[in-house]
Amino acid sequence: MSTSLKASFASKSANLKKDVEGLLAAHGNTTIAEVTVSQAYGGMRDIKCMVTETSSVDPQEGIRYRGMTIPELQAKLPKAPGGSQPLPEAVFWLLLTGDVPTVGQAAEVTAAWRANEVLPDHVRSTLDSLPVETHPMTQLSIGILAMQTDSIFAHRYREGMPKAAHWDAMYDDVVLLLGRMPVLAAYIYRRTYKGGRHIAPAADASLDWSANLAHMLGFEGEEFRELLRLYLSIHADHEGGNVSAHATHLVGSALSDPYLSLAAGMNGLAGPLHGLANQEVMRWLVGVKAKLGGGVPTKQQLETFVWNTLNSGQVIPGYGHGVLRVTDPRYLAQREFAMRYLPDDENFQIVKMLYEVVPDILMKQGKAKDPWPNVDAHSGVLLVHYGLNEYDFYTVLFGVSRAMGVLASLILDRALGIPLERPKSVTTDWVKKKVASVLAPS
Ligand code: NMX
Ligand code: MLT
Repeated sequence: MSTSLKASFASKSANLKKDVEGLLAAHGNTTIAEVTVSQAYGGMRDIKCMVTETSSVDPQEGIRYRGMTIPELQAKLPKAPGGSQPLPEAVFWLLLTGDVPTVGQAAEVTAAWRANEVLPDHVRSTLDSLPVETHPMTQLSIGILAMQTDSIFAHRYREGMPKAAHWDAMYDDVVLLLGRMPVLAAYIYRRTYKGGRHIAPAADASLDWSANLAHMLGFEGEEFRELLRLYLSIHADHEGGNVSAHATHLVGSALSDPYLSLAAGMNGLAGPLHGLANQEVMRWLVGVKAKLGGGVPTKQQLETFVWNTLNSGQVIPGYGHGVLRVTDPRYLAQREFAMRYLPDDENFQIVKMLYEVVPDILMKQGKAKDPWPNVDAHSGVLLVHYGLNEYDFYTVLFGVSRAMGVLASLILDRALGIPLERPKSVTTDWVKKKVASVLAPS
């Protein structure tokens, strides 16, 4: 499974490893962050205590993959013929190496992934043994774990693989896993919602990863393909501290193979404060329409509905963020797509109206630190427009994309030889004593 991506990664990561070793030798004891009591109890928000190379999120600007904003990705990464959205395959290359790949290099990733698009029989039968009403994210996690029987990393570790070879085995596993993620997602979709009438991967082996996923889900047409290319590109990574990335990294630090690690990340993504919010947004929006008699509600009706949701102790899904303090640029990229392809769509009208209504209300309520929409506030309406109405499935698509980012980081973790993650926890009693000693030093 030797590709030019693997060779490029080998030399880049070797240089980075040297760099990091030098940094640690010269400045290992330099303090880069401190921790307050609020942070220790408050979800460790903003504590700079982990390193992730693939991307970073600025509160005022949003995501950059290896320094590139979403508009820059759209301008500079290879696209499908005639398309205007980046290919996720190119995103993966960029995340892993920091380089913008050529069209040929992106095609090489497509070929490597598409060579692995077969689900083993036991994975299918494991999924088929679950009740069809099992949540698609539960099925995704089980499907990933069922594939662990094929882990090259686990196999080679048992055989006594040396530490220097960890990244190599991890890389090979990731190629296999990313090749299978769309097939797994499509299998879950078709068994859950389409009576198990599965669709084989496209005969054209050069068809890109997203277009092939669209095909296996049962959707043809260039617009939907472009939507998936955008969707799978922008959901891939959001630095290292988000729940899915952090969980994957944490579990991987025990030298768990990528199947075990990714399943952990996907279980985190399945939470309503994280990736499941994309399903919750659509469920909430459908609820608004049903309660208000269908069609596009008035602004005043929407305001009342938003207040009712807040007053009943629920969050407004799709709004707020742990890091961002502006409208998520991933939201804006999807809004731009909607303006271009579905400007008159009824649900898009409501999403636009919510953008005018919700931030003011959240600011008036005064609790949320970020009143602006995040990525999940927009994705559902785009999918519904093309007929993908089954909103419980949406987080699976998020997961297919997120797998690229978290697995790229996992390969990097092993290449850098990052050790077991094991922060120190303390008790409330310890915190009280610490505070007392700070206030009244002896
Ligand atoms: N609606 C109502 N209340 C909110 C919202 C919201 N959208 N966002 C934050 N708050 C509340 C939050 O529940 C907390 O209340 P309390 O003090 O009663 O516990 C208070 O505001 C302070 O929270 P923050 O510090 O602003 O937010 P935090 O960093 O803890 O959480 C989220 C970030 C994203 C979990 C939170 O904004 C939220 O629950 N949003 C809705 C769910 C959502 O859209 N999640 C998707 C995030 C993106 N993703 O894909 O992962
Ligand atoms: C993500 O994409 O992971 C979410 O926006 C959540 C986060 O960054 O914390």
